Amino acid sequence: MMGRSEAAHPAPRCCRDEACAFTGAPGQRAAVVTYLRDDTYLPLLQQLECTLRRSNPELELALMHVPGEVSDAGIALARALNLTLLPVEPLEFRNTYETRYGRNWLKVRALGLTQYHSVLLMDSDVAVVGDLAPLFALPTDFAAVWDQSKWLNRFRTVQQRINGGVFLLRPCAAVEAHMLQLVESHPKLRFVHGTAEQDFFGWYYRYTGTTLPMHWNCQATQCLDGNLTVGGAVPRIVHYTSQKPMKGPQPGEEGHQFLCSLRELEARAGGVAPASSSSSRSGGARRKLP
Ligand SMILES: [Mn+2]
Repeated sequence: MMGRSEAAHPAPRCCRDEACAFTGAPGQRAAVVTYLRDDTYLPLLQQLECTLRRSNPELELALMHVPGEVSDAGIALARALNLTLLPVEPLEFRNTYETRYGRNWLKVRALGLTQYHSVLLMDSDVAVVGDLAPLFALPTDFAAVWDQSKWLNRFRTVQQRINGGVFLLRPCAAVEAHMLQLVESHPKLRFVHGTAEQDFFGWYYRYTGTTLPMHWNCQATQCLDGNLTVGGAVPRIVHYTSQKPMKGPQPGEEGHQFLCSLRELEARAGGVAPASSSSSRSGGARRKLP
């Protein structure tokens, strides 16, 4: 996949290289940001919250959402879990490959969260297993991990694309505006027959972004060999792309040893009905979605 060339599409930047690193200086704020477009992934959001608090107890967790899309019960749960609520304007483009991808364009809104110096944008279908501080300190304005579902498939056919589940971003209003202008005016950049915003971010940062070792976004089915990655590294972030742990940890399932028990989730929700009790209708656990 080709990337954005600076000659054809010059991009604004709010920082470059070392100047992008989060140092914890006064006034610098960093957060893990996730997003929901409906209630389907609420049980997974609970897993993200529980595993993140366990591994990174000091880190802020925020939820990007479009007012009206997540139920009142879902918002109440997020509040009970002490998530920062970040209401944003909707953004979507129809996707023919997978309808749900059309709504993942909301990720572009994360560039507009300029109250933060740094955002680690994550899907809700991840568990945070290790310390995230080294990621925030990287000398880059963008970082992501190669997608493993293609190049670790059984044919080992190399398709170097990043995975959209974990993005390190430095919010920058000019970059958000630039991205919006590009996808409005260049329909091909909506990757409607591909993986939508995942391909767009890959295109945008192809020649300038940082690619990370896969233990920062370890896709459970392809990446794990027991408690380690197939490369022998300790995973920091496990991403449940093929099998969604909607019903909590299941013995023998890849990567489920990193999840919180349903008992832990119920205790954390503190009287607010845990989302897992209503999740069975979704049937999401069997669907194959990145
Ligand atoms: Mn995902």
